[in-house]
Amino acid sequence: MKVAVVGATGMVGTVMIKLLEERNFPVTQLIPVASERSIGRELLFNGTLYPIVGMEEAINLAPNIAIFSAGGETSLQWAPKFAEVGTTVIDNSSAWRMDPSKKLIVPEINAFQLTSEDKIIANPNCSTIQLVMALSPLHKKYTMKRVVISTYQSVSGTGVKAVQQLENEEAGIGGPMAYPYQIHKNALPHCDVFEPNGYTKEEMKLAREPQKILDDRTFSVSATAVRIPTAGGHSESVNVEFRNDFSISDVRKLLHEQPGIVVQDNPDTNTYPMPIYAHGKDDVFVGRLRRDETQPNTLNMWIVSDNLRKGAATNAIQIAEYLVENSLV
Ligand code: A2P
Ligand code: 11C
Repeated sequence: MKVAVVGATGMVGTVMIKLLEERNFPVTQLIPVASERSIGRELLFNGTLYPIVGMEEAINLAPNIAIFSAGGETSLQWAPKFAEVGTTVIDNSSAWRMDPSKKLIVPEINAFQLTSEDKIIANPNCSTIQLVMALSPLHKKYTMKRVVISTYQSVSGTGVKAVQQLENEEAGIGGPMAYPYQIHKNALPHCDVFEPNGYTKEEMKLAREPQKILDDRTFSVSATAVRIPTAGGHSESVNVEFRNDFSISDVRKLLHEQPGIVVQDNPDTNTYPMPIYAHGKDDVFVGRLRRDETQPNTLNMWIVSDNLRKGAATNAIQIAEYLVENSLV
């Protein structure tokens, strides 16, 4: 497979390249793509140095697969041009996710929808992926009515500039600001831009994307997204009201049996998911399972995952693996 990684020098792109190597993805030629300022630099992959190229050159090479993580504007402009030369694009930006003609895929949940006709495939938002991974098996059994979620999101979700801002602030030195305020020793109820309804775009992604992935509009999600000074992963406090009753032991069993989920839930041993533990791992960690004692059929839980891995790069590479395994590229 000729594989282009668009945004190869970025936070997510770097992890994508590492994962292609780690998971032995059948790459015959890697085509790293970045902006003008990076062209000519070289990236080491499987012992070979590959030069970073620009978009036009990458399109001329007609890769089999192009995995994009270079921002929504770049995807809107360039993904269709790759599709025109027969490349299958897996796009990690928010550009195509809610487009009814594009599929929004979490492989463990809905990869079966994919066909060889899908030339631009959307990767969901990081905080959505870990949420639906945990909700999916529970929804199948108990049918969700309403989800209330608050997130505690890592600075790595914003990109290189934000990680640098936190590191500078920790070291007590100045530098460019990715956020309107200091993030060190702070919490910002502000992820992505504000929309006219007063919610942030990140909160609206959490409200809309799960319905599309689970192919069900009969439940709703209400979200508050908060940026905190961690670098290892996103955490989520989730309250789910089901239409049917459940038992905690059944919930634990369903989550335990779900591929890609690890249950860490034992108050006796202070066992619960944390970003410091999830960092660098591909799984979604779920714990603090408990009944909401204030209303019927309602569960509280805590979900943590490495936003650059399952929240972005791992999910995208899993889509690519599915395409290859099923001869769809
Ligand atoms: P570059 O490093 O050359 O600027 P992050 O979101 O972590 O900051 O990374 C964004 C990624 O997207 C980087 O690899 C960046 O390349 C790349 N990028 C940004 N704009 C473009 C563009 N117009 N064409 C190609 N790559 C782009
Ligand atoms: C964050 N979820 O942590 C974002 C990062 O829509 O893919 C990814 C933005 C997106 O802020």
